Amino acid sequence: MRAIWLPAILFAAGFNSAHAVSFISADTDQDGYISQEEAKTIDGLSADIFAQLDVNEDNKLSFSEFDAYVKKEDK
Ligand SMILES: [Ca+2]
Ligand SMILES: [Ca+2]
Repeated sequence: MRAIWLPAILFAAGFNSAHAVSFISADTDQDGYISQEEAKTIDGLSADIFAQLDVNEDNKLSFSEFDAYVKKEDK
């Protein structure tokens, strides 16, 4: 059911829906985080960038960490 409730939460929080979709599609195990392994499926998200994005250093990207990256890329 996570594939359903996670987007609902993200939309409710006002996140960009296109960003949410790419985050969710990369999160193949649907734990709500992008692991380093999952990040390899995202174009341009190298290990270096991953390390920079992982501000709380738990070796996974939350949606807010990922969203900050996408917004930077948009500029
Ligand atoms: Ca995951
Ligand atoms: Ca993190």
